[in-house]
Amino acid sequence: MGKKDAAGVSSETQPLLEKSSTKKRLSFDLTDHVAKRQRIEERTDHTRWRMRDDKGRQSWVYLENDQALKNWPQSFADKYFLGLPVNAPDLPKPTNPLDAVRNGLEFFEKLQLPSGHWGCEYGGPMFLLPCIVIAWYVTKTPIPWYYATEIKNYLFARANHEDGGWGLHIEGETSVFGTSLNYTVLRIVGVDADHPVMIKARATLHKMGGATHAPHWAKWWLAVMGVAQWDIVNPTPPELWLLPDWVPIAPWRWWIHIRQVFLPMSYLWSKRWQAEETELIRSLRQELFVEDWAKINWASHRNTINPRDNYHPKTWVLNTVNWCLVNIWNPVLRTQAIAKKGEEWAMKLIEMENENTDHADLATVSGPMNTVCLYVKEGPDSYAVRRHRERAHEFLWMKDEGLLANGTNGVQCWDTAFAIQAVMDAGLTEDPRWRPMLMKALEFLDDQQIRENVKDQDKCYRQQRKGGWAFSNKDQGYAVSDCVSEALKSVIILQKTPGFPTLIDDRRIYDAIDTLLTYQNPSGGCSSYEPPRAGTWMEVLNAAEVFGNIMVEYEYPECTTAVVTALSLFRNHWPEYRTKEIERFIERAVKWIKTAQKPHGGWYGSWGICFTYATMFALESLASIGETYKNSDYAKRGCDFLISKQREDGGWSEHYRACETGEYIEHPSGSQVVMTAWAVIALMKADYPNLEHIKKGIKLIMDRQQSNGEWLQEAIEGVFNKSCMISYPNYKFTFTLKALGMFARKYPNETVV
Ligand code: LAN
Repeated sequence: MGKKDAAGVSSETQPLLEKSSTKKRLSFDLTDHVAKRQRIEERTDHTRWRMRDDKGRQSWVYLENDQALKNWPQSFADKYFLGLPVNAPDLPKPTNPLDAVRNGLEFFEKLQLPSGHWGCEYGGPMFLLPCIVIAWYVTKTPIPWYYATEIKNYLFARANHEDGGWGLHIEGETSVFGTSLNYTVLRIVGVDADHPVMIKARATLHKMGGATHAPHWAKWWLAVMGVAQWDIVNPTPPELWLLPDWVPIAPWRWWIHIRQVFLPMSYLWSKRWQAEETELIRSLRQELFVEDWAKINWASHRNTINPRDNYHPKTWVLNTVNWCLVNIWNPVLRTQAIAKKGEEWAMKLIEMENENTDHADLATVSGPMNTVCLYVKEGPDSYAVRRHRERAHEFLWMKDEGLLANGTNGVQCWDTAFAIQAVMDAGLTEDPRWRPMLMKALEFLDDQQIRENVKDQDKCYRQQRKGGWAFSNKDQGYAVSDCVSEALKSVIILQKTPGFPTLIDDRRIYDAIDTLLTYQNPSGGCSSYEPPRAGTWMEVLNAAEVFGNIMVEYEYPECTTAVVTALSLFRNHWPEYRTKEIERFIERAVKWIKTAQKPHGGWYGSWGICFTYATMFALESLASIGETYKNSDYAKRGCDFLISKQREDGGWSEHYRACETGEYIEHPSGSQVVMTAWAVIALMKADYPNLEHIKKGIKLIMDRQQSNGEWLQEAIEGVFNKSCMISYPNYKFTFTLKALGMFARKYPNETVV
């Protein structure tokens, strides 16, 4: 498959340096691809995998060549990610929390990547790998055998033990979404239909009604493949993009993720484009459906959906709109000229997104969809398609179980900011032992600060971003309110610590503040990428079925708190800059936090599970204006809520179902270190007076620490759109360290062991 360079590194993972010179190298015989079976093995040699960190761009490389293997030894971090023995030495058993922090840092330091950030897996959702692999298949992109092999291994490892299917996310119950798409992926990477894993998965899929019962996004992908017919897909007309800006439902007002997904969806839906028919496609038509494929009444299944996939049933408003689009707009009113104009403007927006992100694109759904659009528009060998193919590698992650897709092209800036703060909370930033690590982290954040707004910002409906930081890296370049805040706090903390240089000057700090100040909503709260551009009533048009709260931005305690604490820290050092605005911002933001408190005293978390996560942020916000347990009813109720959930062993343990249901639910597997850390941080922020509760939590965190300083992975930590969980593996380091460090500083004379 992939051609190799002298170092034995496959061409698929080589950077495309020039637009034209690589054309030849990356082209391949299309007929060959369709005719040949994908090569697949039982497993790859895990000692041959390497993580390439190219200034914060991560990609996994498989070294087939023995010479290359010698030239590029496997690092500690590579081995750790791959689950290979790392032989980290046993450390002296800590007798107090600060020693536990030191041991933890000893281990965590070794995971820092050359550019200064901490990489990690960012998996969890089970619909992301299919987006990449199906896009590869329909664009005839060769899949290296070692990818195919490890994708198979990952999906085999993640199949539900009982029914053999796949869910919306790794801990979720089997759904048609997960099963129909991951089954398709396995077939694409070369697994036979009569393999026992496939037989079991297929039986489960059929029991759930087959692919006609899939949600909208799965139907869309299957239609693109030509495995389903377009009539089964609810309409996504690109002409919606032509609506004037003042129209209340115009797509520019939608949440960035849904509008970036709708964009390529609308383009291909309008073209009713389908991949070239292959033997595999013909076979999948027989495998994925219960009915005889030739006789399926596709249009009648537009709204068919298995109840397991129907987390957010379509409203009657949306069903009516869809009916009108299908029966009146499309057949009668939609002229070719309108369709063409819609497609052209959608493509223009896709091109702008490509330019703004160097073809990395916002995330793992829109990126692969855009790849297919560009393949259709520009052709298989165009620069845009080749660059997309190359950047897809940055969304993949290799681990002991196999190869998976990350939710974004990494968690670089986010985790780096928390790592720095953990050291700061322990009061160790001046300790020369950690200076090289912190210096590298600071240099990384310096390099990753976004220096300019995007070109034609208003035309492509983007938000101001200059001076901000993205969640992953500057290539992706989407500033997020809390990512900007956490990174800014870390930079300020380090730059104000004796011995650290000022890499980011005042002007650049002001740029970050100017951008942060744009994030406040009239309510006082802050959202993620942009202030909301429409009301939550837009949720009536939520067509995705599998997610909630997806149509517009909401205010989040997490984001709001991060901005509040960043602004507070900033004004301590720069009291003169935009003083009044900052003061007012903080006042209004904290007021909003109070309104978001639930009657039971906790706050609902949108990005971490769930009440434990958001309550930590909310109590931090309150503490930042001096409201704590003893003087604030809000803080007191927040603490009482957390205390009421503490378990016998001193830990906390919230189940992801809490995000779906809005009720606190315990995780059956018992206390979790990450949640315990969130809860004790919250209690410490709020000055909770009964230290025994906090000490019990701290003790649990210390007891779970391994003799080499690490903590082991437990249940999933993160969430998005209420229903989909996502892993934050570095939280088991950053938040545990933060909790222990805070305790050590706040209660220096207390003992826990
Ligand atoms: C993320 C990851 C980071 C997360 C935080 C910074 C933690 C949060 O505080 C704000 C929102 C943000 C930036 C966020 C938004 C939604 C993302 C991008 C994700 C959860 C990672 C994956 C997810 C994305 C939507 C996945 C693709 C799926 C779709 C429904 C389009």
